[in-house]
Amino acid sequence: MLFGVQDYASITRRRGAASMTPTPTVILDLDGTLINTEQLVDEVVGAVVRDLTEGALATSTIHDALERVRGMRPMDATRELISRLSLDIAPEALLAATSPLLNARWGEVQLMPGAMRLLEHLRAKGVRFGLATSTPREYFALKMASHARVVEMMSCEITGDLVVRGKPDPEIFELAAKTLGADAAACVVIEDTPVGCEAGQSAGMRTIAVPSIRDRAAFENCADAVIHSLYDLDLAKFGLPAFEDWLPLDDGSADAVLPIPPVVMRGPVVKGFGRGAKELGIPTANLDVAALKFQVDSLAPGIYLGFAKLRGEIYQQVMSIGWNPFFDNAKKTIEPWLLHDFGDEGDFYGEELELVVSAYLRPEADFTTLEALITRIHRDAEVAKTMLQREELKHTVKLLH
Ligand code: ADP
Ligand code: RBF
Ligand code: MG
Repeated sequence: MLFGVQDYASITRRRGAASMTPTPTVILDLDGTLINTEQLVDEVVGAVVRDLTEGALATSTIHDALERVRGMRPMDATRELISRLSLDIAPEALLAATSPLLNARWGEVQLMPGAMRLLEHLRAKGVRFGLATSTPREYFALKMASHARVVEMMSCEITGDLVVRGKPDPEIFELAAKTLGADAAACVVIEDTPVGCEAGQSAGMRTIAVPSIRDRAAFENCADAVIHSLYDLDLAKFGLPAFEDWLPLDDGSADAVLPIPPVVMRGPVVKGFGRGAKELGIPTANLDVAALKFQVDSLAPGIYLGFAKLRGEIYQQVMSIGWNPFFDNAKKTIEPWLLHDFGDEGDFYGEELELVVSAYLRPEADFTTLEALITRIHRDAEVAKTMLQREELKHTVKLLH
């Protein structure tokens, strides 16, 4: 068949354009990125190490070492942990002590906040994606027993046993790319650990870090973006189709909120740090995090909006869940500000408070001044008041009992 000059030119141009910017392929890490295993690993392995060392090591020393080995295969991580803490035990013996305890508890593990939203979005947009996990095949089925849908959606699952060298070696990402039929340069890796980001980068891929460790500086040289949670992924920046579920404010500002599967929590109002009203002029009626672990784990640390029920009345609320970086808290908190002036009736410690968390607003930020923090929280309240009237969020009030 003969082409006219014009036809030929337009075909090559179209082909050329397509091959210059193919839709990237996404390679995902599992633990700490898609499923919330890291707290459990720290708890279980930390307890074994504490027993072993008979309390000679500070909890924070053990915790720091556990964060450093995160992302490695179990045997590699165990070896590295022994070396870092100078433990007097063979790696095989330590692994034999920890792995049955963990295997008995993988069923407790929830998906990370925003994980299902991300996978459903990529699938709907026809983006190819697969897993590259340090988890060996023998634990993989146990970990994923209650998350079969996640496994079904993957175009490949490369487990740690399929490679000679685990992360930070690039081998596992190279194998994933080969299996997915993608060039390294067209792959985007999503990872929660420096070890994993290093592996992705050494494979010649772009990397997005969603840190599960506190030391964000550890990602400086190995990640193209460091975000706070999967809610904050800016896919367009990596040539991927952008999310379409953010609701813009339509007031000329760039502000938007992200509706999430609503989360209901209730309990008695507890004492916080006593500084909300005093230092900020913003009282927050704290709930007990320990009693609400399941709900809190299903939400990324950040600022949210929703409704509250107190003394039979409904109020709008804007809340922070997390660590409050400005105050560098060691303990997670749930702090809703009820958008109402209670005047003389404004002491409800010990009273039952029910919340529905309806949308995500932004990550927690560290501010240079208290004034900047206060200004931002007042803006959060304005955004909440506006957006909670919208049909997309208004209906969530019905979830309150
Ligand atoms: P704490 O650190 O103990 O939480 P705060 O200074 O944050 O102390 O004050 C919180 C308390 O203020 C709540 O527990 C509640 O009793 C009271 N309060 C009064 N008005 C409000 C409001 N609009 N929203 C939340 N809490 C309020
Ligand atoms: N604390 C921070 O350190 N960074 C924040 O970005 C932040 N945002 C908040 C937003 C809202 C809507 C509320 C109610 C609180 C926020 N806080 C934040 C927490 C605030 O510092 C908290 O109320 C104090 O820790 C008082 O206990
Ligand atoms: Mg408070």
